[in-house]
Amino acid sequence: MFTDKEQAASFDVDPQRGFTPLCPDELPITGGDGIADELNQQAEYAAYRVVSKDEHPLGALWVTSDPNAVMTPVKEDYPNLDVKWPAHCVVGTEGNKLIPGLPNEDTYDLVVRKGVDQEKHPYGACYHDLAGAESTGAIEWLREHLVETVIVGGLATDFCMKTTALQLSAAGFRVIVNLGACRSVNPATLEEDLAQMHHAGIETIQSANELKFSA
Ligand code: VGL
Repeated sequence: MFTDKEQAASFDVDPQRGFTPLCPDELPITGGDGIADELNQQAEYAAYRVVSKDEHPLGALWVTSDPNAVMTPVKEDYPNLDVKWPAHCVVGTEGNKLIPGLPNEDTYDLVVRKGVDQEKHPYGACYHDLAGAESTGAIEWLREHLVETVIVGGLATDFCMKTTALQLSAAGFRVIVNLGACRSVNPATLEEDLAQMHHAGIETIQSANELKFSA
């Protein structure tokens, strides 16, 4: 798949320890700590590198410590909450850190911080709210840098990565999802997730090996 490096950004979605077996009490995704090489490889095809991070606060209203309550609806009427999750990626904790093998956070061209509010649990990295009205600035930043193609990978395929890819596609970018750099919370929904992304015009590759510089 051909990409023009000068007009491409590589987007690492939430590649944080809290989504990996390194933090088993958070939201461990099988293989979540094994995506750094693919993310680093896809970044070679882009002039810019962006990372998003869940920056959750203590005491967020969506947190449950009951394993049976995970993914059940948040009862109260909060427009920016849907279902409950175990606490993860809390600012200042191990789970908030990037997975081993990625560059230092400070060396990314842009760090998008999301999920900061106790009453909001967004999935996509482009908006702070679920409705997609309150921009994080990621889309504006990419446009400002004349980016046309965004190569996306990260955690998790079925939640934050997919939502981010769909938001970028809806904003008019060409989006290439590198599945080799993604892992799912629930791998059983992969076919459905792929169909949703393909329907939106998102291209997918199995590995960064499939990327080629356009002449
Ligand atoms: C995520 C579930 C809950 C993700 C975040 O990063 O995909 N999934 N919070």
